Amino acid sequence: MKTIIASDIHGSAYYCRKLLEYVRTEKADTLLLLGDTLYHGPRNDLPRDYAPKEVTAMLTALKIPAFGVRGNCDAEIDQTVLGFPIMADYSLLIAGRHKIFVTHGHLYTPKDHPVLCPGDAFLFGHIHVPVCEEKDGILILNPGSAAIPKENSPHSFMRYEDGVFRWIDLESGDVYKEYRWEI
Ligand SMILES: [Mn+2]
Repeated sequence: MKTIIASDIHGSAYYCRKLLEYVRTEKADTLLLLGDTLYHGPRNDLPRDYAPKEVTAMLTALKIPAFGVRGNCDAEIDQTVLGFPIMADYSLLIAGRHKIFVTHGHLYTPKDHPVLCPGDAFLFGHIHVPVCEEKDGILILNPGSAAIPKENSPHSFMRYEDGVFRWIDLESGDVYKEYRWEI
């Protein structure tokens, strides 16, 4: 099963369109959004083609299951317009013998999260910087931001399939990082 994992679209119609083009051409099975989907937020500049209504229309027209967790810039009304679940503070995915704790990153962080076992993963967004590192046996993962990358990182997202995480540059489509799990 092919899952596209993206975070921090922040209302950018341009980067949302690019992301969904990838979802379609790669025939992804699921889209997982890690929050901060529709609004720019008070600490960010407006991203390219800022248009929350367009982003909403694109996401609701998706023909595959989408789900997400709530970011600190997401509002209650977003749930009404998007339809798919986005209001949870966290979600737990099972991948073979691994658990993946999924959250935005403002409530739970890589330093402060529920007990996980070595071999599990903590997947978050929020910081707008891609992460792939192991800490005490826990895999810390971040796809970076689709629309407003920070610290000179690329416009970025992840794809997960059969134990392989790949980080993809949204502009070029190039894979720039990869992590393989025994599942
Ligand atoms: Mn954000």
